[in-house]
Amino acid sequence: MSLVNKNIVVIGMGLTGLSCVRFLLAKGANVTAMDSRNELTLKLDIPLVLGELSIAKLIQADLIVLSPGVDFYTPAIQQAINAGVHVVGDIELFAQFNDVPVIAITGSNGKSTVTHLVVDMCKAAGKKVLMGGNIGVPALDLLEQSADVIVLELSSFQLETTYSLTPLAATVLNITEDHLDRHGDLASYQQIKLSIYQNCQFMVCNRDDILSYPTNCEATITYGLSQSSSGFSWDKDNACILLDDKPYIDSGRCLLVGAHNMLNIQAAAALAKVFGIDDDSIRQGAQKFGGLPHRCQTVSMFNNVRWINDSKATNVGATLAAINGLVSNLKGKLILIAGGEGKGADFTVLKQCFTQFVSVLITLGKDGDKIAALHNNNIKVETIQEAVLVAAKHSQSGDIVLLSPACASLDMFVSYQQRGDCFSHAVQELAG
Ligand code: UMA
Ligand code: ADP
Repeated sequence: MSLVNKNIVVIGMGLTGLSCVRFLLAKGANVTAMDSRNELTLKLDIPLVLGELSIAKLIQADLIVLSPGVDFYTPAIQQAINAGVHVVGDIELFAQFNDVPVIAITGSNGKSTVTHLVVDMCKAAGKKVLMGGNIGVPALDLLEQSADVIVLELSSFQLETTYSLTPLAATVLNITEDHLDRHGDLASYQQIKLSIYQNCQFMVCNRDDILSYPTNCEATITYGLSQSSSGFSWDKDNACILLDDKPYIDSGRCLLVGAHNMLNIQAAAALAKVFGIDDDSIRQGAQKFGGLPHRCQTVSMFNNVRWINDSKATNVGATLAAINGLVSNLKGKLILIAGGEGKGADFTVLKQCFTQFVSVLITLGKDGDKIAALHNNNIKVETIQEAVLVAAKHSQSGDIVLLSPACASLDMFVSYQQRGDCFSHAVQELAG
């Protein structure tokens, strides 16, 4: 694909858009930038349209490159598509110019964890490995570097505008409701996620999650918590991850804990294995990885209460996984802090789990009231600091206080990291 002298509009001047501009200019394209903000602090040496999208310019373009945060169904973009203009995302551009083997990872939850695990397994085997995509490093920036393998975390927003990625190995970790405000319904979201298996050589599939399982093709290797004579599984009683029903990784020696992380390790091991990583390196990577911040991270043991920051739980599936993973070791009560921007999710799937395991439910944020309605013992608060004070008042030795919001943070914070940090600081301040 030659981009020389092509008139290309890039929409969204965030991390992705800026990487696209750099890439396209280097390829000799004529680039116009658009952003719905009215002001940009950064200086660009290309034509820039701010505020409302210019339909006239979109219709005249040879190609439109969309940032993942820009809705594909924005009327002006649909008008350009109807006028015959091709619309792609940065991963599609990456796919057209990349010749390094790709391991691609998507799913509603666990993507970043599995991406890091695969990277560590490849590194343990001495491979030169690059990591990017939704994890925060735009994929196009990786094309400038040499590598044996590229591990990509891909969101539904990125997959929606990707057509010709040919991963060596790919997985959809799981599917639970997320981003329905963008994708409309679960079926559309599911179809976008499953598109990662198109043109993929080795399909690594979760046999226990029917929504994430491909319907029209055979899995190369499966993983799951269910017993299976082939593929990866987990023998919980003997703390062992099995391959083809034989001991493979001593999960008792892994730093990650919880059933959902045993699935994450299996998925990563399967992806690394089909890429050709040796078993010892896979074990090493699995056992040394201590987890990422803001994912079920204990931030304090103040008052002999375990305070856990799971701010990255931005959908119901992640919160369910956190609670189910924690209750097996719970000696006292579970106090949950939840709420935020629900992204159109149906929260009622949380009700049974809340009734069974949560003693006090503290809610906040835009959709806090919807979550509060699921539990009789609910307390509504305005801020994270207030939530921490209320949690401290209701907790005693042996309890767990869990921040696992089941919602995005953007109604109150700039990011899930800021929400998690705010929680940790409030707990530390209380602890003196
Ligand atoms: N913008 C518009 N019009 C719009 C929406 C946004 O012009 O309708 C502009 C904004 O004014 C801003 C820019 O677009 O200038 C932001 O672009 P973006 O929202 O696509 O964000 P990027 O900075 O490019 O970051 C994106 C991903 N963000 C989203 O998908 C929302 C990052 O994932 C990713 O790390 C990065 O590309 C590199 O690949 C973040 C994320 O929240 C972590 N992802 C979602 C998630 O994990 O749930 C999918
Ligand atoms: P993602 O990149 O998909 O958002 P992360 O690894 O960052 O995934 O984890 C996000 C949230 O999901 C955290 O709250 C984490 O505890 C939870 N989580 C991680 N792995 C899984 C899994 N396999 N199933 C369900 N929840 C998970």
